[in-house]
Amino acid sequence: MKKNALFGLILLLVSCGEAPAPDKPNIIILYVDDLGYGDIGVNGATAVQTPNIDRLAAGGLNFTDAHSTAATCTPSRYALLTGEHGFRSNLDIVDGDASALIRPGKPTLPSMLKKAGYSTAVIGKWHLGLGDGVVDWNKEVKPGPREIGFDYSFLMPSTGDRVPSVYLENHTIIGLDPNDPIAVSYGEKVGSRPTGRERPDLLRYQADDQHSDTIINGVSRIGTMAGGEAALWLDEEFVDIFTGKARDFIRGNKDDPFFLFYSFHDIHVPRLPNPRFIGKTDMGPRGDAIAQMDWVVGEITAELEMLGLAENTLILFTSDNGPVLNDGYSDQAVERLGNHKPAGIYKGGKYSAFEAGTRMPTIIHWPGTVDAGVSEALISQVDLYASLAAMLGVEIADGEAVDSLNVVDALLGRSETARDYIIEESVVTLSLRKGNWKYIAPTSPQGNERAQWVAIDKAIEGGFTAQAQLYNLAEDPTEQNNIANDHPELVQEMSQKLAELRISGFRN
Ligand code: NG6
Ligand code: CA
Repeated sequence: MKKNALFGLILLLVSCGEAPAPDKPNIIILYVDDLGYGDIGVNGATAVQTPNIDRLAAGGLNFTDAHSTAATCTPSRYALLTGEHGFRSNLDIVDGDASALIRPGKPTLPSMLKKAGYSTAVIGKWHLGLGDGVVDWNKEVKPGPREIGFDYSFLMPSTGDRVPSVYLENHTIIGLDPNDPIAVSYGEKVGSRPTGRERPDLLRYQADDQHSDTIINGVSRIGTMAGGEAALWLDEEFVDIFTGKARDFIRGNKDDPFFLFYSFHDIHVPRLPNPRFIGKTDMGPRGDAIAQMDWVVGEITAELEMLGLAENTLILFTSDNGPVLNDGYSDQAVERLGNHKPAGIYKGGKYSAFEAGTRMPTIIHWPGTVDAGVSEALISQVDLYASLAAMLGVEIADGEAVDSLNVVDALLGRSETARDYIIEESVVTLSLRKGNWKYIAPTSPQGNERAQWVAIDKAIEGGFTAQAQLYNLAEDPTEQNNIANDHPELVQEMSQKLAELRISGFRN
């Protein structure tokens, strides 16, 4: 053997012996929709079994104070993907025909990861708008994920309860017959399909007025849709179709570093799990949808293991906003809840300013690199961008991901502390956390166009108070005692800090 070859071999052996952390792990975000803190076994659920998620937690780091940026989907997803709070762009839950919210040219988590050499994909729910102006679903639909850093996309364009009820792969609706073009309207009814208002007898679930437009697969949706009969989805097939696409992407990229944003439809409404999950719990469709979602987690982790990628893959399991029971359809979620506590001990839920709105089940799993355990670090999903950039040595420019802080040490379990402050956004107000202090900014329904939400979910009642609210979560984690009057200086300080951060961004 030549001398330098021998030297090379020795170097190789030495480096193998040290088992260095892989410097470019695959990254998978398992982003569940509307899953509450207490909806998984490891956080206390017993009425539904989540063995696959519990296994991730047993081998990974389970966070107890990790937050989505908002208590609804669109702003949370926007912040996760841009490192910037949704309220900076006045984001709200968008209709299914909204234009692309993340404009081409805007730096994003996937475009940052592409700089580090990653192949990137988004599979599942999008709900961040597509196209420009009036979308023609029969042509190429763009801009969308492909124009902002994703190499591949396979989407539910908006939400399960909104039209169009079809799959979009890259720029194209799957299975569309050109002789049966799609039209979508969130105003005047289009097409001859009956709506829920016209034919309530055809419905599998009774729906509120908002969810009473075009009936597809026996469920009335938000918005009307004509045409596209051959392309319509069957809700019961989401689980296998999206999981299959994830498997294909992982297999096809097993030799490169890849980033997969796996964005679940579950456990959002309408909840129509595949028949093989029906009856897995006594809680009806909501519980069964959790069991279905857990199965997907098991399929994806099994795929990684089969390909020998488990040790080289960082998985973040989390949710976009807190839990909700009846979100427009009568699907027995309230009636059959029993003792299950979707938000654990926390108050509120989806839409709400209270903790359950944004405190998310959150697990990081990266065997060999992240030690198993529990972390109480205060973290926000908006930080993923800067933290992964730091880990991968990608520089972030001024004005890029302005709210994202590098908390990689906390994410990987090397530090128990992360942020001093986070902002939590409800549908009607903003809150500031400073350690265990929580300040909820006062707001009034008068002149607030979002006042309609109060009628929708009483969990957000606390959002509208003329008085500032202050809670000490160390002593009062369930936000029972508003102690703002006892701490006027702290209220003043936190209200001022929130006002500053609203304008400046966290990194400036
Ligand atoms: C609301 C819908 C709700 C759900 C939510 C979006 C009504 C009355 N409610 O507008 O059912 O679709 O939007 O959920 O229309 S999220 O998880 O995507 O934010
Ligand atoms: Ca959601």
